[in-house]
Amino acid sequence: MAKKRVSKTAKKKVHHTSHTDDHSFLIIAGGGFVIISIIMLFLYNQPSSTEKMMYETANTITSEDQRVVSMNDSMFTPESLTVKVGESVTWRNDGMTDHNIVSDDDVFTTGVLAKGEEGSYTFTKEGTYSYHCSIHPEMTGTIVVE
Ligand SMILES: [Cu+2]
Repeated sequence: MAKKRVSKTAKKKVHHTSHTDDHSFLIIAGGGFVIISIIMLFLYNQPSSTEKMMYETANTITSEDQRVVSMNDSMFTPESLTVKVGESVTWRNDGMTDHNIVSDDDVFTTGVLAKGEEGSYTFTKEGTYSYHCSIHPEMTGTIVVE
């Protein structure tokens, strides 16, 4: 009699556990679906037209013979530019106030550039050149020459 009761309880327990597992599987599967949906939404929304345009603009700049860094009134764009030995970089003042380029190790400078003016420097040695605007020291950039 006692033996029968134990076996009945055990059977019930097994059934209960298996039912819980099925339920957990549904929750996991449902959660996975939600996560995949979020990822899909993220991927579809990711390259907004503005970001795509910025990417294409950056690509256009680096594929030109003359590399151009735009100076606005707070930063250089691109902040870091990679060129090859023998190539020249042009800094164009797209801001409203005067800016200049001074390399941190005094290798090159453009002198003061007013709004709309450009200055260039041709890199003949490989290396990483940090530079700044001496009028606005918070404006910094880097040219990597390979
Ligand atoms: Cu400046």
